[in-house]
Amino acid sequence: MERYYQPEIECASVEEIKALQDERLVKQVKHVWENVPYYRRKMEEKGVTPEDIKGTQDLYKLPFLTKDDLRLAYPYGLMGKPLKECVRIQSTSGTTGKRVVAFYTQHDIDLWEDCCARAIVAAGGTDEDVCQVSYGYGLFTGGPGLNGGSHKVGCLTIPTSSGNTERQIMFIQDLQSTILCCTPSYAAYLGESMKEMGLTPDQIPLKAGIFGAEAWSEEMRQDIQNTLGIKAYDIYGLTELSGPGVAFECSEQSGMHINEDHFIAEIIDPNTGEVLPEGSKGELVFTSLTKEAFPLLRYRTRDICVLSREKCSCGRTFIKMAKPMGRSDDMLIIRGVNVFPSQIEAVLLNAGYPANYQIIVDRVHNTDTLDVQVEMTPEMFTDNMGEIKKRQSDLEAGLRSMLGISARVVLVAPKTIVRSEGKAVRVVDKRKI
Ligand code: DLL
Repeated sequence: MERYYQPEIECASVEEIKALQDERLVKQVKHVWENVPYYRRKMEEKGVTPEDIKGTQDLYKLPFLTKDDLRLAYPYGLMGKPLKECVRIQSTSGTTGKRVVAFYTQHDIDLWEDCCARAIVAAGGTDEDVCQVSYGYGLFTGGPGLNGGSHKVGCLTIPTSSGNTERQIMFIQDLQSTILCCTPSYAAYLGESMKEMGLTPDQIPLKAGIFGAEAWSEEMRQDIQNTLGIKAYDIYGLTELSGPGVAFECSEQSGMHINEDHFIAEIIDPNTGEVLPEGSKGELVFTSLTKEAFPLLRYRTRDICVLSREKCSCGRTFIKMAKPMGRSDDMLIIRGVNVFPSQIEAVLLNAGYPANYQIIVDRVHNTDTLDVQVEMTPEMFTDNMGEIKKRQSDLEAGLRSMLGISARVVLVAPKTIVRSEGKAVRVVDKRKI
C-alpha cells in the first residue's frame, strides 16, 4: 500500500493546491519586494508591482532570474532575511566562475527536510529502515538534505558520505542497510563492486535506492535495479532552490512529483522566454513559495524537461516532471547539430553496454570530431580484433541513426574509464580549452 509523509498535502485536490499556491505567491512576492532590492529593481524595470500579482495566473508578469543574476548578486544580494536569522549555507558543485551560495533559516531547513522525507517515504521508507546516505556531505546539498529527511522519517541513518567504496559495502552488509542514497553513477559502481565480490542481489539487504543529482536513463535504472536487487527511485533538486527533494518519484517510477506546496513549476521556450502549455518540452523554471532566506522567483534552471498532470496511480496529485533530458547548457553543438549526452547514453545502454563511457569532442582542421569511448563488460571482453571492429561499427551505426551525425566509437577494456563517487564527468569538450 502506498504511504505518504504528509498525505493531507501530497494528496490534496488540484484546486486546494492551486489555492495554496495563489495565497503563498502573493505573500512571497510581497516578501521579496520588501526585502530583496536586487529583485525589486528587476520588477520595477518590468513595470510590475506586488499589486499586479493576485495569484498564479499572474506569474508570467514577473521577471526571470538566471544563474548570471546569482553571480552578479553574489554573495548576499538575493537574501530575503538578515544574516543574523540564517543558520546555514550550501553551495553548488560548479567548477567555473563564482559558486552559487544559498542561505537557509531554520524554517527553510525544516521544510527542505520535509521534502526529502516525502521522497524517502515514497520509496517505501519507514522507521524500520536503515538508510545509508552516500551523497557527499558538506557544501553539496545531497548529503545534508537526505540526512535530514531520513531523520524525520525515523530511519537509522548512516552518514557515510561518498567514497571509500569498501567501507560502504561493509556497512551495507554489517548494518543491513535497506535504503541507499547516492548518485546513480555511484550506485552503478557500488553494484559493479559488489558483483565482483561475488555478491548476488539476494545477498544484498538493500531494497530501495534514491538516486539523483545527475541525468540517468531508464536503461541505467534497469541495470542498477538488477545488480542490486532493489527499486531505484529518481530524485531531483538544485542548490538554488534548497537541494534534493524539489521533486521525487513514487511507486509508479514514471517521473517525479514536484512539491507544489513549496514550488511552482513552469516550462518555457529557452530562446524566447514564452510560457509553454503542459506537455511541451522546454526549460524548467521554478518559483520558491516558502523559502525565507533565499526566495527565488521564476528561476531558470536550464534543465530541459516536460511536465504532466496525468493522474498518478500512487494517489499523489502533485504535477510530475519527466526525467530531465539534459541541460540547455549541456547541449553540445557538433557540426551544427544539437547533441545531448543522454541520447548517446541511450544508444550504448540499449546495445547492452554499461554506463561507463566518455564523450570526447574536439576540433581538427576546423571540423568537429565526436569520439565515444565505451567500456566492454567482462562478458563481452575479447582480444579478437574482428569482433571488436564489428561491435564498434554496430555502435557507430546506432549513433548515426540517433544523432544524425557520425561518431567514432572506441571500445576499451573493462574498468578503464574512471569511476565517479559523485556526479560523473561524461563529456570532455576540448574545443573550449
Ligand atoms: O544536485 C541536488 C541534488 C542532490 C539532487 C542529491 C538530487 C539528489 P546541484 O549540485 O545544484 O544540486 O545541481 C543541480 O543537477 O539543475 C540538474 O541539472 C541536475 N540534477 C539534479 N537532480 C537530477 C535528476 C543537486 N534527478 C542540477 N536527474 C540540476 C537529472 C538532475 N538531473
